[in-house]
Amino acid sequence: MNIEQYVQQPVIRHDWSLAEVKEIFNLPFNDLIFYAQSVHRRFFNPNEVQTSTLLSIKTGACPEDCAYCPQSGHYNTGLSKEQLMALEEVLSNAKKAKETGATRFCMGAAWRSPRGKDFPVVLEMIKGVKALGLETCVTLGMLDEDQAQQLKDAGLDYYNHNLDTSQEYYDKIITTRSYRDRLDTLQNVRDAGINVCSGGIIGMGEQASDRYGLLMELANMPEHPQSVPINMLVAVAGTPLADVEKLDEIEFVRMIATARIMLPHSYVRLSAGREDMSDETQALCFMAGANSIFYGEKLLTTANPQQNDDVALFERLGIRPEQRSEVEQEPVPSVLPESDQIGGVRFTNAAV
Ligand code: SAM
Ligand code: DTB
Ligand code: SF4
Repeated sequence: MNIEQYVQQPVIRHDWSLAEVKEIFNLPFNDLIFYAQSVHRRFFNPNEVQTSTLLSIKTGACPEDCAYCPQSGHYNTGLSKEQLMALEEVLSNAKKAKETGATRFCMGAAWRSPRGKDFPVVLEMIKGVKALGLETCVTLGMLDEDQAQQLKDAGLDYYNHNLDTSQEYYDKIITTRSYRDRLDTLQNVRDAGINVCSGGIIGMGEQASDRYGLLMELANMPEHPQSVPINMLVAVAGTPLADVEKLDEIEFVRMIATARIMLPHSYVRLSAGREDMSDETQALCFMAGANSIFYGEKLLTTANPQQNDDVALFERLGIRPEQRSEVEQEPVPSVLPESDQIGGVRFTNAAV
């Protein structure tokens, strides 16, 4: 492919080959970041980052076997099994998240799929959080068509369900549900008209080709996910991946940049793993086109940077938390004046 042509006129493609992904991923670093930032500026304000706050509404003792996950009942990670959190407690957490500036509230449950009397309570949580003026996201495991429709009817904006890794590496990590199951759930979410949030984890001992494969699968879905979380493994004691070798952070930045280029309209989230990342690596991720983070001191069960630290980082970088609702307003392409363009793409610090 001619990357320069693509960058000047990025189109939504669903036919990426592994060889093309590899070629982009391994460009000289400065070229890769330049192309990623150029694509980013066509569709997004480069100085705004969307902020989501996570809450684990049902923690631990999950029946699934996912090698990275501290919540799997198959491993002893010291987490105690909890029941579904009460509606009032969820809403009080959501209010706090709104006060601290988050625009989306993401609720996660350690389930294979939602069942029984808990599901109607989750529907009430969605309605309550939405009534506070926050965007809503849930991640509850596998969904059938009917469950997806009920979530849509409750007003859900996003459903998070990650592909996690490549088709090839998947069986080494997850044994209790298939890649096909995941694609089917995502299809049900899409068919119900809910925005898709889907990405994966790197640093799980996978090959570079698995990182390319994950990006290829994400981009070749029938529609690009509106939100793409890229997680760096949080290695938790007691899980099979506790001692896996740490991934080079430059490789993580390359992953973000390649996602930005291949998924030009999607929000790319610099997700788990920020707690162990320097401000400088995070800054490189934003340069590479990451425009969303989890904001708040906890992810689901592990630590995330303190809010003060994130506010300070945003200030150092001149980044503002995105205020508008992306659900109501699609990103506006920033068509740039000829005079400001270098080789067809603008690379100045001007905000859109
Ligand atoms: N149980 C539901 C499911 O798996 O679909 C929802 C919750 S699950 C914790 C959501 C996602 O969190 C996983 O798909 C995985 O990508 C991510 N995740 C879990 N543990 C992680 C870890 N230790 N490091 C990075 N990401 C992790
Ligand atoms: C996603 O891609 N990352 C978030 C969210 N979606 C649900 C979860 C990260 C979990 C990290 C480990 C933990 O805190 O338990
Ligand atoms: Fe359960 Fe989700 Fe963790 Fe897998 S990733 S063990 S399904 S909570």
